[in-house]
Amino acid sequence: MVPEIKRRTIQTLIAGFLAVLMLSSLPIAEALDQETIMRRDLVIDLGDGLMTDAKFTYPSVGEGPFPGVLLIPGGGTPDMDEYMPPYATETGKPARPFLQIAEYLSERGFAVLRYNKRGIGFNSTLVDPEVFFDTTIQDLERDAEKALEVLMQQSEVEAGDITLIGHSESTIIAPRIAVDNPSVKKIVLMGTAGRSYYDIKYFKTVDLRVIFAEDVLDTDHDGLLSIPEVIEGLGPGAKAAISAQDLIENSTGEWLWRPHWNPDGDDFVNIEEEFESFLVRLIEYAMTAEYPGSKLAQSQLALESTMDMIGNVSSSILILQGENDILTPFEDASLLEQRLTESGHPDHTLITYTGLGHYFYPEDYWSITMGPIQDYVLHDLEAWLKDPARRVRGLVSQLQTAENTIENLQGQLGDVKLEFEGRTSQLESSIEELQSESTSLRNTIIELDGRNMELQSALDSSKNLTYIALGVAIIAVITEVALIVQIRSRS
Ligand SMILES: [Ca+2]
Ligand SMILES: [Ca+2]
Repeated sequence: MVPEIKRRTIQTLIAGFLAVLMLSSLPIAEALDQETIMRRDLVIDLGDGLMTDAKFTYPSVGEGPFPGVLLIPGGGTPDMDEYMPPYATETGKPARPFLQIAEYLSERGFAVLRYNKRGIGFNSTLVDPEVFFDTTIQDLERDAEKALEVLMQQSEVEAGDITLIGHSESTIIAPRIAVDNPSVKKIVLMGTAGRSYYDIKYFKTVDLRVIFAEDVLDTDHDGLLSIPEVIEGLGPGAKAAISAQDLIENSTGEWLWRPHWNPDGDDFVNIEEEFESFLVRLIEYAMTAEYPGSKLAQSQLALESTMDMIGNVSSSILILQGENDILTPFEDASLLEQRLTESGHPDHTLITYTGLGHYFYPEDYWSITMGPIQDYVLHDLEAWLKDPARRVRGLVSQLQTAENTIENLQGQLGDVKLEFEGRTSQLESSIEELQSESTSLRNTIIELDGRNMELQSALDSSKNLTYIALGVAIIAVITEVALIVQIRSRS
């Protein structure tokens, strides 16, 4: 039994504690409101008079510099947030996976830049169709490089420690930029394209749909699709492979094949002879320049596959891959990882997620479901970026850069020394030449002096002779005068 006095004391203490808690709840709420990251709006000059919006986020606390991260938006019309409208997501709310990544990393020590694709405005709006449909993969690569420059110019960014994050189509771009930029220490490929553009398109357009027809639709496995099989097999999730409206139509009150799938007009679509052969014709047409919006496709067709160039990337590589992704299939991530292992790439990691799709949101294999990126994916990303192994690699790379700089300076010093030696030897021979010229001049002067003296003495002797002759002449004149005077005095 608790004594009465003691119980009252406890009650008073509890009441006091609650009062303190209530009073202190105001400052707590204010503290929670405090921004954990700083934001800066930027405009990126993409050249040719084209500007695009960007946002830079970094930790609120600390002056930095912080490791820099550039988010390169994927294919289609995503804006800098990779905004997905509410009607497209499973949650019924808008999703912004790139905004999630930017803020998650900025809260945890990174300075992150994200930007709108050319021709795209906020909320993934197509604001300049002319620019958008005139774009090549090379344009997108140059845009990402411009954004990289802007990121590295921010004073809060450690310019020697940059990570590029590409999603979907931009997984083609990130490795290519890494090859040309030694500041890029890490690249992250989320939902990656590894094979050539044609191979991936063929896989998605033909192979995947044939597998879907055989494994999902053709329930009696006779190689033929019947209309009941198609109706039964088409749940809402089947749209990624082939939609109900693609195969059958119901304009007359009964389901009929769309004619292009069933050219022989019988009751069945033969998977190999009708279904697959139509898909092959479709892919061949999609690869031609006549196909609408084909400029980007044509530029990608001409590109070597990422698998074939990934061996040139020295940056650390993280591949994040949803196993149920059918837009950039798991096969690509797996093949890329195998190529990296084969080529002896020193630091590459593949993390795969069971039950996640192209947007790192839960989805079934035959569906495309959009929604926010899962927290554990963000956590894996942060953990990989901060892994001491990356830090060590970064330091080794800095050391290597310093060594290269020293080597370079030594080379320059050697060049200067060689030039100095060359000039010294030139000067020495010039001095020798001058000395010899001086000696020869001195000799000439001595010779001239000698001649001068000779001339002087010749002049002197000639003067003397003149005086003697003059004396003789004077004496002769005097004698003559004396004679004349004698003769006159005689006469
Ligand atoms: Ca069948
Ligand atoms: Ca048929």
